[in-house]
Amino acid sequence: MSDNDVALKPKTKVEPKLDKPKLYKVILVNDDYTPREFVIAILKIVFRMSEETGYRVMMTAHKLGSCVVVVCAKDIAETKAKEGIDLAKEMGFPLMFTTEPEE
Ligand code: TYC
Repeated sequence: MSDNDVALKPKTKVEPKLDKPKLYKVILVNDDYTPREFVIAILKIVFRMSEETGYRVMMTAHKLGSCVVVVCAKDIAETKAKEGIDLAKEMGFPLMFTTEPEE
C-alpha cells in the first residue's frame, strides 16, 4: 500500500428537511344580498372559472352556506380572496371570501 492509498470518507451531503409549505383554501361564503350573476362574474374574473363551473360553485355556496373555490399557496389565496371582496365592495355587495389552511 503506497502513501497515496488513503481511504476517503464518503461525502454525505446533508439536505435540510424543509417542511412543505401549507396550502390554503379560498372559501366562498353565501349571503342574502349579492346577486347570483354577480357572484358568477367574480368567480370568472378573479378565479378564471368558466360560466358553468362558476354557476356550480355559486350554487353550492348558496345551498350549503359556503364552497371551496381553490386550494393554493397562502399569499395567492389571500390576494384572490381580497380581490373578490374588494370588487364586490366597489359594487356595494357584501360578498365574502375567507381563507384557511388545508388539513
Ligand atoms: N344567496 C345569494 C342570492 O340568493 C346568491 C349568493 C350565492 C351569494 C353564493 C353569495 O357566496 C354566495 N342572491
